[in-house]
Parts: sequence; structure tokens; C-alpha cells
Amino acid sequence: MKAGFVNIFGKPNAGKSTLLNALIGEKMAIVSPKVQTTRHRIKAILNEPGYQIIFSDTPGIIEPKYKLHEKMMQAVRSSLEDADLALLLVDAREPVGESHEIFQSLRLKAPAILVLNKTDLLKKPAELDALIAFYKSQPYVKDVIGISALEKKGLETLLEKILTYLPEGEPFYQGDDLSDLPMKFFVGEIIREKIFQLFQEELPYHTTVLVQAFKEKSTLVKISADIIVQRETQKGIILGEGGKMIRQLGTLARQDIEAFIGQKVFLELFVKVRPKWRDNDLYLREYGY
Ligand SMILES: Nc1nc2c(ncn2[C@@H]2O[C@H](COP(=O)(O)OP(=O)(O)O)[C@@H](O)[C@H]2O)c(=O)[nH]1
Ligand SMILES: [Mg+2]
Repeated sequence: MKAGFVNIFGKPNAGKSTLLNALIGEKMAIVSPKVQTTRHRIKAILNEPGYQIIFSDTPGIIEPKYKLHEKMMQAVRSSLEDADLALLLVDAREPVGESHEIFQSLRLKAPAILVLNKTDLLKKPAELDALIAFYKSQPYVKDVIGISALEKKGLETLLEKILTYLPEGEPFYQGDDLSDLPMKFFVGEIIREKIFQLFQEELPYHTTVLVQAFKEKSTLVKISADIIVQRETQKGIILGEGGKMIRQLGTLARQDIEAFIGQKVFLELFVKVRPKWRDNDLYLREYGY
């Protein structure tokens, strides 16, 4: 039996959350074309005969600008500590070596596989060669592989490579749970994803979601959630004219939550203004950061 923690690191937008979802075969982590969508460390468990892999998605590595960012980088650090294997994810279109400094600064103790993602977007396969050559010569890299997380290409080879570095051991988690995080967390994340989809520019970055209630009734699940923003004007935007935007948000989120939990959902959303919540320790703790 093999078992261990395989943690995914990389710059914002490299495709870390997409890769986690593709490896697990379920949507565990929200994805968006915007940077800094992922704020937590999200563990997802892959149970197969002969092995258990606990994958962790992490926030993209950035220079912290406010306290929320510091919490996000703490999530990255905790993933560094328990990694048995690191997947260092790079957008294959980036200039050779652009992520190199970040990876060096991680001071990894675990072995690392360098994963070049988004190869579907390269025009010529030769474009990969320079990247592969560069990273193969770095001491912290054990192996290099090109994949497309979006098109699920190269994932079987990646899994084989992962298994060669996975330690022998008994499973860390029993049962068939996909994650160590509660359902409330995933519901909040789905709502956050829709906010990233529907609203432009800075608004999603000023927003968080707190699921207040998740009650299983006989025929449906009743969920109520607060959408937290920093300013009154932002509340107005989320509500929209005559409540148009929040209704649309509610519908999109409800559909995905129903698909995720496989049950009918009644979803209630409230918008609350909490000035400067991103820099307030008490609020950050209350909202799960
Ligand atoms: N074309 C292409 N797009 C990808 C691939 N992987 C991720 N993306 C896209 O890149 C964007 C960022 O992905 P996400 O997983 O949120 O990146 P993260 O910030 O590293 O977690 C999203 O729009 C994804 O659909 C890939 O292999 N090919
Ligand atoms: Mg992400």
C-alpha cells in the first residue's frame, strides 16, 4: 500500500485547481480565468486499490498586500510542510524560467515533479523543449512532464510518475470521503465562483461568502448564506436593479450546488457590508481564513 500528500504549487492561473479537479474526477476546487480565485488549501482524496493520494490545491504564490493575502500564503506554507511530493505547475506559455525563482524560494524538502500545463495552447510541440530542458537541469526537479489539465491529457503518465515517488504506508483517511472539508465550505466556494463569473474587476476580490445554515429537510436542503462586501456601493452592485443580479447569482449557484450534493436545494442569499474585512483578524477568522 502507498499513501501520501501530493501538493500542487504554482503562480496564480497556472491551472492548479483545474488539475486537482481533473485528477479527482470531481469538481472540488472552483476555477476562474481570474487570478487569486483559490483562497484556501483544499484537500481532495483519491482512493484506489493499492494507494491513497491526498492532493492539495493551494492559492497561487503572491506577494501579500493585505491580511487576507497573508492567510492565503499561510495555506501555501502549511502545504509545504507535509508534502511527500510537490507538483510544481507552470503555464507552458510563460517565458522560460519565469516561475523558477518562486520555486526556489519555496525551499522544498520533498521531491518535485515539474508539470508544464496548458500544452493544448502551444502551436508547435518544439515550444515545450526549451522549458523542459531548463527545468530538467534544476536541482529541485526530479522529473518534467507536459499535460493539459483542461483536456485531461497526460494525466495517466503524471499519475504513474506520482506513484513512483509516493511513500509506502497505510491510508491517512478512512471511508470514501473526497475531502476533509465540510459541505458548508464547498457550498460557499460554489457561490464565490459565481461571483467571479458574474461580476467584473475588483468586486470578487472584495467579497467573501459565509454559509450560515445547511439544513437537510425531507425533500430538499435549505441553505442560507451571507455575501460579505466592503462597501455599500458593492452591495448595490451584487443586488442589481430590483434584485436582478442576486437572483441570477442565486439561480446559477443553486444549480451547481444541486449537482454537487445530488439533492434539491433552497438557497437564500443575504448581502452584508463589513468595511475592511480583508484586513480584520476577527472577520477573517469568522469567515474561515
Ligand atoms: N487551455 C487550457 N486552459 C487551462 C488549462 N488548465 C487550466 N486552464 C484555464 O486557466 C484558468 C485558470 O485555471 P485555475 O485552475 O483556476 O488556475 P489556478 O489559479 O492555478 O487554480 C481557467 O480559465 C482554466 O480554465 C489547460 O490545460 N488548458
Ligand atoms: Mg485555484
